[in-house]
Amino acid sequence: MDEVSKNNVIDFDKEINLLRSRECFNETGFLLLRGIITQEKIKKLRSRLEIIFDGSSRLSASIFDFVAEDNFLSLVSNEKINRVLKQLLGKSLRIYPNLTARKATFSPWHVDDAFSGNKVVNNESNSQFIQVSMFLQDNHYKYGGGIDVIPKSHLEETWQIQEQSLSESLEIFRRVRNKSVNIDSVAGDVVIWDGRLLHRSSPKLTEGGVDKYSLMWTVSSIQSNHKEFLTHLENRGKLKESIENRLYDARYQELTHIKRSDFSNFFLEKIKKLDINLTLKDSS
Ligand SMILES: O=C(O)CCC(=O)C(=O)O
Repeated sequence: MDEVSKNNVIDFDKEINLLRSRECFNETGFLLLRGIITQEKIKKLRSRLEIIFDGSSRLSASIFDFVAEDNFLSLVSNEKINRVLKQLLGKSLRIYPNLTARKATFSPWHVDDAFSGNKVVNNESNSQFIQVSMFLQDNHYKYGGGIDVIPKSHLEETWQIQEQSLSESLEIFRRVRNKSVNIDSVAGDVVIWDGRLLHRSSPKLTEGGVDKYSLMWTVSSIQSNHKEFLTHLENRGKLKESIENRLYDARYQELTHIKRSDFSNFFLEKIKKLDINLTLKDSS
């Protein structure tokens, strides 16, 4: 497994070159953002998540938990993260109601399905939708805690493979394993990737280690096919309702009920200043 190249890393504690990062993102499909929040903030976020997930077998927090917390929302409106996103997507951005906090999620190789097979994105173009994930523990070689990616896979192939069976996932793994990169994120780092990029959770190879937590959301350019993306999210909610769901995940049902007024004024004002459009159902 390869290591992350230094061009894929933006370290806010050092000098940064966002033009070079953009080139690297367009070519490889991902970046690692370091130095986003303090150790103290990481501790606070983990403690909050421990309370939210306490005694529950859910993999994702309720979206209503997420929007009730300025601690979480302040990451979505974080200036460093959005400075990078604007460099990649343009000066006005969209965010969506699929804001989520996750515990112990370990997904096999996949592309988030809205972004495969020309459903929502034009596969010829540069990135239009970016997945953003903050990991709240170091990515450990035995316990996981971050993600692995296949650099350049966002441009090379259309991976029509969401919710695949284990054997399909293993077949993909056989095809790509020589190209896999383990992103060596540490607690508080953010990984951003083109929605079309093939990725998986860095696997947990053995029991132990700290609980894995992450906060995840989607950002797009203002011109993106946002209506189609919202329809996709809504359809996922319906699908999840209709199947016996081994990975029950309430966020897809809940996100169609979320309203602008569920978000704090602090957050709404901050994103307005940053020219970030909160794109909910019925947004224009
Ligand atoms: O956070 C992770 O481990 C990866 C999650 C993921 O790939 C996804 O939700 O699409």
